[in-house]
Amino acid sequence: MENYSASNIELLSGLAGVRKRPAMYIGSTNSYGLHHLVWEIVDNSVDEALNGFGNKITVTIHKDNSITVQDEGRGIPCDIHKQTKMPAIQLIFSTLHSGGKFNDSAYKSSAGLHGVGSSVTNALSVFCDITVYKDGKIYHIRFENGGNLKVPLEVLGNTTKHGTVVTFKPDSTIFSTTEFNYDRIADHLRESAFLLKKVRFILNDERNGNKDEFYYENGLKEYVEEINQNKTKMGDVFDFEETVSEIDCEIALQYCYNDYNETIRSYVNNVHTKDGGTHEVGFKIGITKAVNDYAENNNLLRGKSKLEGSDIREGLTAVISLRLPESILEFEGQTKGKLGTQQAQTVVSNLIYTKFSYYLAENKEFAVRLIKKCQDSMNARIAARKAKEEARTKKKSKEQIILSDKLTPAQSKEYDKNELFIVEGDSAGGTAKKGRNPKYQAILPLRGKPLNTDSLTMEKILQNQEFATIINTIGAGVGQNFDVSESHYGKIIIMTDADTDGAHIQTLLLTFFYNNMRSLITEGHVYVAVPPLYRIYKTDSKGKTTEVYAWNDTDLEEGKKKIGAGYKISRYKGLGEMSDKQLKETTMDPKNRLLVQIKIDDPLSVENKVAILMGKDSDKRKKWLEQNVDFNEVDKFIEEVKH
Ligand code: TSJ
Repeated sequence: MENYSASNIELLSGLAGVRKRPAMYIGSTNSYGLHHLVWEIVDNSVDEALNGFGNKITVTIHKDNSITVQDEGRGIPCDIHKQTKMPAIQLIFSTLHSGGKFNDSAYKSSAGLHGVGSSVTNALSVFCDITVYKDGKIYHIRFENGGNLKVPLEVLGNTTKHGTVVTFKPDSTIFSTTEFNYDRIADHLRESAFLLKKVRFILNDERNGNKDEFYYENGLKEYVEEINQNKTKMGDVFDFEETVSEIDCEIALQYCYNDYNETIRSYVNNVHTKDGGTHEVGFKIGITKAVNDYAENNNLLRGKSKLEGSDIREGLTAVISLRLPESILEFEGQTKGKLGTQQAQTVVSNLIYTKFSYYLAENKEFAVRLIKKCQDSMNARIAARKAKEEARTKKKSKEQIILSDKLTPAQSKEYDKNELFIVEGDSAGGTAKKGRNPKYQAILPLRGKPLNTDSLTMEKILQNQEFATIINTIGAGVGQNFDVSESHYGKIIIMTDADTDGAHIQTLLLTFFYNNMRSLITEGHVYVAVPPLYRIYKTDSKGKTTEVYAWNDTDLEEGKKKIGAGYKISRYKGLGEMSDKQLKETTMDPKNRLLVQIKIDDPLSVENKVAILMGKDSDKRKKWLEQNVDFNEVDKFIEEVKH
């Protein structure tokens, strides 16, 4: 017993460290970090299924924003750990152990089954309750208040079932929000279901009765089909799965017309590798060589130069999923989002080269169409380069005249430090012009609503003054000729009023960037500025005013306390209500401002939303709105706006 309590204290000090510096373990304490707790727990069930145990995973969001994850695997080990004389399950939830300590199988797992995830989640929860069905028994253990053992491991009865049920409730003193987002969890589970074919994922939301089920018989093939569902396809999805030197490689791809973008999504052990790595490099090398070799061997290039990789990837959607043993798993980069394992490059490039070459040989008609499409891309690329060089030699082109008209440029030529504010309305534009830092900040005001560009041809887009100006201002081309490395701005910041018109303008601009300057978003250059909602202030008897700004209700309460008795509150309805000094201080100056970076977390969900909400098919949109918008809430909102 003495031993037991000594090590118990040691364990808890580890969890106290997590509570002290939560961001070190989960990235942040905002909504992102909150959901990270769910992924940490779900990943364990995913790994168990990946190893062949259990084919159903259920996630339930409860009314009190606690959450339950349930699987039908072998159940977390509950036997006594020899050194510590504690049940293994208790150790798993209370130590920041390295993964693999509690299981000796060298299986392939995502974060490593029982990495630190479960104890970190426990440390950041007000309770964490675990029931395990295993070896004919129902086990139960419970922790409270950041991982303190509340109910030691007990046997509740007998069972024939097997599996694990974990319920936890994130601690609201740690997180800035503890409200789970249904769509975000649904997206994550759907993504897991694509990667783990033939496993059923179920999501229930007891707060409003929402439900979803994700099950894919054909995994990645269906993933690609769904991403491309609204596009003009060229041929079917090509896919394969093969294991070489202990590396499982699964790839699905399909080409589309009328889309300049390449969508390559890669995973290693079920974790999205957002910065790519050796597997993506291998894929690109392999497919480039397969297409070029085919073209050359069949005399399709007719003496012209070889196709470049980018020509071959235009309009390509590909999903790559690798599973590697722990022993050769290497991640690189600051956020560990990049695969470093060298063998992966060779394996993937050889596999895609061999398999795709064979596919081309077997599907001659498709192959000829593909090469023709790649050559069109190549010709467009060469023509664009030529046009750019010519434009450079001419003195004052038409574009520059358009530019000088509206844009207030930045003085600096350090493009990566420069910021372009695209501002709603001439009046706010004027304020922003006065409030900017002229060295690095440029202002481009918009008049009225921009066009919805989603279904327009490039010709039509270029005829539109507003977008022609945006394209010329950014200076990096557009559509298939867009080259993010030539952008004149490190940050493109959309600044609108915080109302429905402002939100509409944001979606119209983001639709344009998504379709025609995709890498601006994927490389993290697009932001939305968030102006404050309130100003809290007081003027004392000497006429001196003190003030603070609030972006949400928590800020507002803090602000009231800070200003003290006699405070006044004004609610900002638009940018136009602010002076240039206020706009600078609250929304433009990097010292105080709040920017939201636009990212693509789930490519399928973004593709669907752009297609449905911005596309031509109004019946589809109507259906979606009926299913996804609570019109009671909308009515309430309209009331609020009226008053
Ligand atoms: F992370 C966690 F602990 F919170 C958690 C673990 C949460 C959930 C919802 C599920 C799980 C989990 C763990 N599901 N299945 C397992 N399996 C094991 O822990 C397990 C079972 C048997 C053996 C064995 O070698 O016999 C090994 C392991 C790791």
